[in-house]
Amino acid sequence: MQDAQARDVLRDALRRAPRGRTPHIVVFTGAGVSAESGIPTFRDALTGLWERFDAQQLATPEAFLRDPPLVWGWYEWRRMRAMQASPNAAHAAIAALEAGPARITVVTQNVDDLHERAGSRAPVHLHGSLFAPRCFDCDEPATPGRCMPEEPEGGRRLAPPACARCGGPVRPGVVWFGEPLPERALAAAFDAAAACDVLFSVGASSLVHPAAQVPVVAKEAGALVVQVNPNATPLDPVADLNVRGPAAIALPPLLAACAGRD
Ligand code: BV8
Ligand code: ZN
Repeated sequence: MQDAQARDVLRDALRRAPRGRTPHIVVFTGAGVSAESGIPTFRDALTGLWERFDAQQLATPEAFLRDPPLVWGWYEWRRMRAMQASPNAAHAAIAALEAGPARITVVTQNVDDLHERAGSRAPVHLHGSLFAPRCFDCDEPATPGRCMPEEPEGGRRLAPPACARCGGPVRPGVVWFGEPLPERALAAAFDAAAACDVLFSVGASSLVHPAAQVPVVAKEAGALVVQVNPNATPLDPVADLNVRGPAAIALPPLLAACAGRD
């Protein structure tokens, strides 16, 4: 489908919002939205100290308990990469939607803070954040390092700090595989998906559950579902529009059409 046609389809979907109700857009993002900011996606092979590991193996409580410095060092290296990165044109276009006429809900699987730094007011983090460490044993929040970690390019093993309250090991504030997602965040994501007129799935492989269900809930509730991804994903047969391209290039013109700015 040509871009102009896609923009027409989007405008029609927003016009169909029942009279008097503000049109509602959900933007659901995965690691691919941060790819053009230089942050490796979960599909990319790991590098340096961790190149012989699969991210899905390391992003688990078992891996942390087995070797806390290996896992904590990985997250500090990733926190450094996130702090060194800048939001890209996709993050900016998503944030700019909030100045437009529609109600916007941003739901992200990502643990970086690029949506916030681009100006999105309250993204729903389904998988937590690199900037919310807490104690592994007693859940006491630990002060998030806001200073840039000085990690070597290839990474290193780094012993996690000790909890100020109980002395237990501090862990990253992310949701690991095998751990439940934060209930309020997941409920907010499904509620927004069930109520919206249009849902964009941007840079998500649609392989990680239950997050991958969010666009499906929107589709089943009657929303127009638009997927932006250079590659095919399991969402392809569900999406109404599959826009093949990198987020920073393909997404801004589509969102401009939603804000009536094109
Ligand atoms: C749970 C935080 C239960 C950590 C992450 C049902 C079916 C199958 C499996 C399961 C299921 N239910 C549960 C499971 C198990 C598991 C799971 O989903 N496994 C899959 C992978 C087989 N899920 C869980 O374990 C979840 N927990 O279900 O708990 C429970 C309930 C009660 C009590 C106890 C337990 C927890 C899942 C959360 C894991 N944590 N992140 C960290 O970051 O280190 S997930 C991790 O993957 C990241 O958050 C990442 O965002 C996410 C998903 O990946 P994507 O975001 O999609 O990124 P990915 O790299 O995969 O793909 C990038 C995409 O971008 C690609 O499609 C690529 O084409 C595209 N792209 C590339 N460049 C660009 C681009 N797109 C646009 N522009 C570009 N330039
Ligand atoms: Zn503690």
